[in-house]
Amino acid sequence: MGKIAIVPGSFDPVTLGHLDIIKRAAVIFDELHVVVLNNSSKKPLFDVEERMELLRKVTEDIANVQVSSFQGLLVDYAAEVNADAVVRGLRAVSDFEYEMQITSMNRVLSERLETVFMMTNNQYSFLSSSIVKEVAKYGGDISELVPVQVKEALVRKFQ
Ligand code: COD
Repeated sequence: MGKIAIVPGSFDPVTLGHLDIIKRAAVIFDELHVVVLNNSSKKPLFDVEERMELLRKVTEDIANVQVSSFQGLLVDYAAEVNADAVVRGLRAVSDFEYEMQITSMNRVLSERLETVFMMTNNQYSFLSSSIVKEVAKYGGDISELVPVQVKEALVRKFQ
């Protein structure tokens, strides 16, 4: 049976760092669900529909990727789609504590769901949606950080 994985996140908006993890995970797993979830400690710039639309545009060439959103717990979404694993990206030691907390919590909520970590591509180790938004807000060049569709959406947002 094919292996199903989830790449969960806020994706506000999707960056080349996210896209790199998605592409690499799509090679390993048979079916990949990229899912926009709510992170209650973040106030999003793009609404869920906008974030999904951008994710769809930038993943349209990857045949085994599908984009969705979910209001609720990651483990409940995972059960719904019968996922074998969650894939998360790690950038630096600073990500580790937060990731360990999420993973441990998800483990308590669902014993069978495995979490797999992928190291960031060196090129994107400093990259985050927040940094991209900050630079875009003040008119800095973000061409090397996000797909072109995301750059356009950010320019429109901050016009
Ligand atoms: N290189 C590599 N990986 C990267 C990069 C980069 N440059 N940038 C980001 N990533 C990775 C992140 O490490 C993460 O794995 C993924 O990409 C998504 O990142 P974000 O920032 O868009 O998403 P988060 O961290 O805000 O996502 C948190 C969730 C929304 C998944 C979490 O809050 C959640 O599961 N919410 C639903 C409610 C729930 O189940 N809560 C209980 C668990 S805490």
